[in-house]
Amino acid sequence: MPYTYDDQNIFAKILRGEIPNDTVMETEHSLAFNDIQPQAPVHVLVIPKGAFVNYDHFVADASDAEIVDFSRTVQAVIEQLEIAPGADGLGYRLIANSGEAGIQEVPHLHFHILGGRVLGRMLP
Ligand code: DGP
Repeated sequence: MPYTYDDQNIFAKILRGEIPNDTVMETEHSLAFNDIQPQAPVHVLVIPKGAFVNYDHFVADASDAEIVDFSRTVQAVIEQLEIAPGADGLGYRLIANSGEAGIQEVPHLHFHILGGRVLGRMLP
């Protein structure tokens, strides 16, 4: 299905350098930065640099290199911030709000990485 990307969205402006951000990690195809309204001690957003509205759009149209880079960047942020479940970290939550039902506010694909405390239960 065709996807319409609004290049005036706030993350597109961040990627163009028009709005500052608190960068956690940058790779060839991805950018990770702290959320402006953190909901947990760790609240990082990871976005692909390409113009993708949501995960469906990304997997449908991104190159394998972009998909691999994005996946590995998410993992690298989790490792860098020491929130992976195990000996050192408590664990984390990954969220990608998508579309109207998902209450997606910014129409550029982003994964929320939340951690640093025990998070509330989301599903019954
Ligand atoms: P979502 O509802 O999944 O689309 O979440 C959008 C997130 O983006 C929300 O947690 C707040 C964050 N956000 C919005 N504007 C900015 C901004 O200008 N800078 C940063 N760092 N985060 C932003």
